[in-house]
Amino acid sequence: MEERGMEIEAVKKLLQDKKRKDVAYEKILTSMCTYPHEIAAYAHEMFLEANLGDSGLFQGAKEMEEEAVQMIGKLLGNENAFGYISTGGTESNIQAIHAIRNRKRRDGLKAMNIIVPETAHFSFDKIGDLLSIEVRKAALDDELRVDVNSVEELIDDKTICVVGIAGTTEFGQIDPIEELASIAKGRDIFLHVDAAFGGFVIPFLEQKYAFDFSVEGVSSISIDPHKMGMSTIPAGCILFRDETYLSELAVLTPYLTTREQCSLIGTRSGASVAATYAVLKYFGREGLKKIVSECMELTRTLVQGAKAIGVSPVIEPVMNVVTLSFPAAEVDRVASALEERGWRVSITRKPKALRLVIMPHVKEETVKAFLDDLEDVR
Ligand code: 0PR
Repeated sequence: MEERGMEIEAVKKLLQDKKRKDVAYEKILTSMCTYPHEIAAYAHEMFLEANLGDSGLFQGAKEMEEEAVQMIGKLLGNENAFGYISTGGTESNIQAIHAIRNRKRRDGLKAMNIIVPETAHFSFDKIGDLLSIEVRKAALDDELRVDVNSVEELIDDKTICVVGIAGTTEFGQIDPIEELASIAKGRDIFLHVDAAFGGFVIPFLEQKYAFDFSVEGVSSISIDPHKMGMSTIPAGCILFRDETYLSELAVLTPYLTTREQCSLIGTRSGASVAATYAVLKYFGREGLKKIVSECMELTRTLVQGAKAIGVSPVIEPVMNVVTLSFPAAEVDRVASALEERGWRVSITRKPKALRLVIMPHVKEETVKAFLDDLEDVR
């Protein structure tokens, strides 16, 4: 920092220069985030200074959080679920496992483990590290869903939680949550569903999937408004079926306006909570369904177009994530040729494939232009 500050206009100019270096979302096919809806941006700005870490001071923001939690709970089959608006999928996943870890530790259990699918997001590796828990990775079936037999084989008397993913990061696949629930319930094991991406997609798909609190045995769910929920960053949500798990996270906060805190972080944004509330009120189920339908329509267009030029998807897309197969040696070449044309694409680990996420910022012209480039570079 310099001794003397700059003129405001000069700082704005600096910001504009930096902004130009950020990639605009239009050609980004790797991200699970998108432009927030304008009502989200409006609400965010309005509540910029609100700190839900001391929520007694920000009663309006607090009410919006409670209502947002209730609306999201209702979307996921339980309007009486307990939770809060987190900073995203990572915090939500941490807190789910943190809660069951605390419960079991109080019960005297040591050296615990959790079982996650091989496709689990890397936040679970952070969880293993932070909470000193062994993270066991279960194998997948041919459709890249977790193999329930593999999960069963990994369970032992130190297993405190099984994780299912509703919308895997790399393939957009949905694990067999009902089957995982029957395994977990029979053994009194906590079942966490990571629907960080899929939570705002699956309820609106034509095909119905049982993945949420309507499945008896699902204990907690992560779902991110800052992904397909059109809200601002940072906005995630962690929900528990049973309030006592939220209490496992509570820490006393003696000098604040509230008695205790359950969030991982202290000072936290009321702005993105307001944005989440505003988006849910503005869109309703109908509006969110329309967004998902449009993304799925473009997903189908993309897959059909790819097939027409001889490129097949790894799996038929379940949601708006497309993975395209190439001979292993070709994937990197195709990806870099596309990047040279300005596209931002990613590559999956196993099987290695080209990955594209069809977010709401992707338009029909974008898909057509992408397919033209794909045909050229393949
Ligand atoms: N769970 C699942 C299933 C996820 O896909 C993700 C993130 C998380 C948890 C963690 O969520 P947070 O990042 O909100 O903590 N999945 C993508 C990823 O990290 C998100 C992403 C977003 C990737 C924007 C790229 C990007 O440009 O891979």
